[in-house]
Amino acid sequence: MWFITNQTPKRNHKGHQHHGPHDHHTNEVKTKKSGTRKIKVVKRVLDANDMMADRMRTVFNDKKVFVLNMMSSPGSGKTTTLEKTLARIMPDLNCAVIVGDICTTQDADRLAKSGAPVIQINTDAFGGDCHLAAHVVEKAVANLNLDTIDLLIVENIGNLVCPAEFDIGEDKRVVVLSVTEGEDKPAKYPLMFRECNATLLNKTDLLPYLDFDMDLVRTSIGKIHPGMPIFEISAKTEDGFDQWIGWLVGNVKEKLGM
Ligand SMILES: Nc1nc2c(ncn2[C@@H]2O[C@H](COP(=O)(O)OP(=O)(O)O)[C@@H](O)[C@H]2O)c(=O)[nH]1
Ligand SMILES: [Mg+2]
Repeated sequence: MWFITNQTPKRNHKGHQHHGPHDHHTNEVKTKKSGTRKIKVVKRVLDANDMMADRMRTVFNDKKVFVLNMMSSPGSGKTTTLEKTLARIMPDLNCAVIVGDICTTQDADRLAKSGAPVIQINTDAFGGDCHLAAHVVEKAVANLNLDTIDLLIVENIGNLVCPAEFDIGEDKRVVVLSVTEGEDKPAKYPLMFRECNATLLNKTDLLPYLDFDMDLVRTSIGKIHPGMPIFEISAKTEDGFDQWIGWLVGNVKEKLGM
């Protein structure tokens, strides 16, 4: 397992390197005094990120690596889903994982048990960046031998907002929403659901204990992103895994011509 932290000294008081703390949250907000300027700065940050992500995408395409970006709020079950997913697909596909957290290597330790190479990124030295940006992922990728990898999975930092704004050169994006979070979350955080290619509705084993309205959440997601596949899964019991893994492996094999 590799472990990466950003060595660049903090610049802003929250440590975001390229821009003011959480400026990328405010790209729709105009303040009387400095709104226009702020928007320009945010745009430049995102343009620079997109350029780097495109460069990485070219490398991933040349090396025939499929990249999956997995996002969600903290605790919805990304790591558990990946543990179970890797156990099922590793015999057929050569996998590697990059996992982002603000602190600790706990997820990397869990995922390394799969036998896949795992790189943990900690953003604490940035002041705790709430997403993985392309330049950080590029650093992690430099520690992997892409010639030996079919599928690179990136477990993004737990956050339903910021990671959706940052392209990291991935082929597909999935969002995990656990049923314990409530059916209102897609409507409250629409960008994430608009930007993703599939939704995993996790922890369905807990449905008997909740008032979660499955029809309502499906309708809500359908309005934000019509036609996006929605997989009802339980990472605990592996219910629904055949469909989810079928979608993932199908996409990987299509890109790799397998
Ligand atoms: N009951 C139940 N618990 C789950 C499921 N998936 C994850 N968990 C639990 O939810 C907690 C957070 O899971 P984790 O995979 O670490 O979430 P992450 O923060 O998104 O990576 C852990 O205690 C898991 O055991 C599930 O499908 N059912
Ligand atoms: Mg995790």
